[in-house]
Amino acid sequence: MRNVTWRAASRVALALTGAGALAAGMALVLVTPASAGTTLGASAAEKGRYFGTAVAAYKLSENAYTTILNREFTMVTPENEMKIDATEPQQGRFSYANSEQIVNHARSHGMQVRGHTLAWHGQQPGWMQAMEGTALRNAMLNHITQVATHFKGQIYSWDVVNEAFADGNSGGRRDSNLQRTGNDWIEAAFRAARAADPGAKLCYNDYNTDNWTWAKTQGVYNMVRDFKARGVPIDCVGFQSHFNNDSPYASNYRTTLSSFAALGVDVQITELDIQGASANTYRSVVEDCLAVARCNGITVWGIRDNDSWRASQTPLLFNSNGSKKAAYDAVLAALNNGTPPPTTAPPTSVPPTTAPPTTAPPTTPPPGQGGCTATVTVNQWTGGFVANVRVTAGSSALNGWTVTTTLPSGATVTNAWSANPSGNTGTTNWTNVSYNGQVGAGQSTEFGFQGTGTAGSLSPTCAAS
Ligand code: 9MR
Repeated sequence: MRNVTWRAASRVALALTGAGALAAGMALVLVTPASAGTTLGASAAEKGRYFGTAVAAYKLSENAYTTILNREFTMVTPENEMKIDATEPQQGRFSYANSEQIVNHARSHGMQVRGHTLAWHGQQPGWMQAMEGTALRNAMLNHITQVATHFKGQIYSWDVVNEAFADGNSGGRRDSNLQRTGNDWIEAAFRAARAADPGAKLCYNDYNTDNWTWAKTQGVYNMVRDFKARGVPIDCVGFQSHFNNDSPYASNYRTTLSSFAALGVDVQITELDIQGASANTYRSVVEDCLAVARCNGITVWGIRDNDSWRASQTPLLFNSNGSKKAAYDAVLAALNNGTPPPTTAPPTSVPPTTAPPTTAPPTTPPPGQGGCTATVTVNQWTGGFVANVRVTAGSSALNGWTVTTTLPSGATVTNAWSANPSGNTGTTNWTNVSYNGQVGAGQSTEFGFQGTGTAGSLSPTCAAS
């Protein structure tokens, strides 16, 4: 019914072309969506979103390919050219010819670029595959710094870390040489990427995280929630959305997107393809993205079926001969019928020309004035314990904090994370580390420590500093 109304309205809008029609057309815009676009990119843009595709550098010389690319898409992801084996084939020797070809093509045609990917267990060059431990951690951080710096200012969002979670029911991390460098490898990667290119959105990207009920989805969700609580610089989550018989689209996909968005990150559909290219399923995916304000856009993993890594499943929007499939029409219609972008119609009145107020803006209370509280959860076993401490800001933001705990005699701290201790026995002052001192009013951050002996209640107290 809604669609019928909109189509009727756009016919009215078309009839109102010519002199004198502008005012009436503007009035219509207020109650109906903008006029229907005729390409994926234009229609997505009308809804405040991008529509992208994976691109292979070697196909940019093919006219049939670039004709569709340039006409339809507003975002590109290099399909393989920014992966670690491509950009650092020998340690310390960087290679950017193919990735730059894609970036330059995109930018010269007004498209943006998703960078894919800075840290991944897959497609590592041989030298990296052979590495472990501190040497690998440092090589990973150097790789991120070098590549993100090289493309600084040219990347809309980076898949900083790709596919770090295990399939199946564990909900935990995938074993890999990167994971074996320490569980904090992902946050270390994000910090390095932020330092190198502060303007790019930093995403965690994975597959089989589309279904809200799957353990892997929940594992990633918990990581992102933890990252947000601790101030790890993450901006977005990429949902690859490779839908097939083993990993089908589920109607709770919208719940997945909105639940992650509610954590305070953007969500992006990063590698969409659907076995058999059901028009209905493609339509649902688009509708789900448009229903979530923080869904920035959709990228399909290739243009024509013969461009797909799963060509035999014919999962894309264009036939191999370049013609549009039914799924294309469904996607375009869903984009055109979707809810308008969060920013509504342009203002109809002239903006006020009065001088800006001369009074000072209201001052927020100085940081720390509202104090803080600390609570602790102890997991005790015979001879040892792990304590997790939650620091919560009071009515004003914290610039730093100190938590004091008291251990009974005989107990000793052996290991700590996300805070610096003054000692390892008795009364201990824990101060924030560089990335978790700033906590918004009413917000929380966490640190923890491990020890031998019996922890007791620890009696934590918190002071703003
Ligand atoms: O589409 C990519 C294909 O050309 C490569 O051979 C393959 C090798 O790993 O990677 C494909 O892209 C993957 C992407 O980088 C990460 N998510 C899964 C994609 C499909 O495997």
